[in-house]
Amino acid sequence: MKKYISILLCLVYLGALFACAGDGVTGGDIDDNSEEGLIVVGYAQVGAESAWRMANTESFIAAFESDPRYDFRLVDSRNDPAIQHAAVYDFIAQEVDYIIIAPIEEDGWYEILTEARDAGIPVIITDRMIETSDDSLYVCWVGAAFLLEGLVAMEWLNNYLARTGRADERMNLFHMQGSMGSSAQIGRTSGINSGISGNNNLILRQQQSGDFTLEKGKELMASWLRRYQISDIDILIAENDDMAFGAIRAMQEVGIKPGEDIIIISFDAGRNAVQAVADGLINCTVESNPLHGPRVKENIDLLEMGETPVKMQIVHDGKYFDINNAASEVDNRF
Ligand code: GYE
Repeated sequence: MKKYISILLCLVYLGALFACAGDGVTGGDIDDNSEEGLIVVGYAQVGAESAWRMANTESFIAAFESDPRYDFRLVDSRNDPAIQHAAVYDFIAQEVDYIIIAPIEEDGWYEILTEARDAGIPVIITDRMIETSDDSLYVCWVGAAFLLEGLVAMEWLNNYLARTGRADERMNLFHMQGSMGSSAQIGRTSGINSGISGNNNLILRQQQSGDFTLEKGKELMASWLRRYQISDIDILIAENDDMAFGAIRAMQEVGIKPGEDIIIISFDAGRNAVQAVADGLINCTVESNPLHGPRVKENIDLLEMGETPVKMQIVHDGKYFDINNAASEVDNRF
């Protein structure tokens, strides 16, 4: 009973939020007014915290809105797991045909997904993953290999230090993590940690979350700049481009030259970040592909034809952008 009361409260909260948002796309559409015969798909999106996320949302909207068979309903969970959980419960109550989830956090999905399964609604997980030992809770997953991305970054760093004659220097490394408990953070952090433990010259001085946003990245970098001498900060690894941009602003405000005084590595490789690499502000950005919309739609098309999608669909081609390829690639980026 308690559970249902809290679900109800969440729905009331959701309703209030979306009434304020007044926007059918980012605020979510919770009316069950689908035209007869349309395939109703609900997407519980993380939020709008980064350029990557905006490109991801756009790619879903474009994929589903180009096909008149679908009624696509998007909820922006504002990076709040409680809102996201309530959104999925609400999709179940709406009796949608498919539920897509980009989980904010890996944990906490068992009960909700059991309820979706009991209601006979197929669930597709995308971008980040969930923590579960029961793979009957979802049909398939389409996302990136975050651990490998972390390893790519560290391999680039080792090569760069060797190339610039600094391989034997002791270097202080500052690591800005993404939203804690998200697969993107967990995977990238473990790749980065393993790279650090494989190189005795790298000294991890700080490891803290900037929650994948420019604002928090800037705040965190500013706090490090207050605590440490500039000469004590050699390398910044930010788990996404947006936090790197925040950090760059904090550095520029105190006269530090990003990319020169401090080596900067980020993840995602959005257009602005690749341009910043070409401009010498970021030294390397590791690609994470956000364009999952058409891929996820293809899986739903398959399910509609009675076919079974491949369970785990990893999108990773090991790409990164540094001064050698950034300028020529800017126009190909999201
Ligand atoms: O790196 C970050 C976003 O889950 C891969 O989430 C995604 C991450 C991406 O906010 O910019």
